[in-house]
Amino acid sequence: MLTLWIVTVCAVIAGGSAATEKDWWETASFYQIYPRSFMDSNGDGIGDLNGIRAKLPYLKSLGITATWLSPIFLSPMADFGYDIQDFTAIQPEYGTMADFDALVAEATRQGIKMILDFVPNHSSDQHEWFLKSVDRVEGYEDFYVWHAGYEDPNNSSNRLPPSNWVS
Ligand SMILES: *[C@@H]1O[C@H](CO)[C@@H](O)[C@H](O)[C@H]1NC(C)=O
Ligand SMILES: *[C@@H]1O[C@H](CO)[C@@H](O)[C@H](O)[C@H]1NC(C)=O
Ligand SMILES: [Ca+2]
Repeated sequence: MLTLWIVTVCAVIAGGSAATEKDWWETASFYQIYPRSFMDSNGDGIGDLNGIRAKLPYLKSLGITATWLSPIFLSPMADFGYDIQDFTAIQPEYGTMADFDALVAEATRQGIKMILDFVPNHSSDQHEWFLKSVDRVEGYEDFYVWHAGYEDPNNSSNRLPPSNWVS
């Protein structure tokens, strides 16, 4: 036990001395933006990319050097954007790809880095891959983890979900 502890401490010290320069994200001041409620630019009551762009000078004045956007990708919004239908498209109520390009260009000009919340561990049930996988289209069968479900002990014609996940 003691030997293991010493080895661990040595590894940490060695790792620390190897890293001389810090990466930008180790010293950046981050501001997480939840796009839906941050700033609405067109009066439809939903925050959007142009709204975020309009607030960049304000963020800069606070000393913010990086932002992290909660998901802005195309989504049926069953889980407020964490259920992604297309990882390469912008949710229309947030704007267009051109709005996104303009946002990144302006942030870059102001010296603010931008990080997108990428959620690769699951997708919307409307994602093309999910639709193909659930239909067992060749090549997509194992894109998701499938389970036939458990037999309901109280009703043999019913199947119960294989896990207690709620979304
Ligand atoms: C998947 O990612 C989301 C978003 O980061 C996270 O909240 C959730 O706990 C993750 N789920 C699993 C099963 O790993
Ligand atoms: C089966 O029925 C029993 C008795 O009503 C109940 O306690 C149990 O939760 C039921 N099981 C399931 C999986 O619904
Ligand atoms: Ca709006």
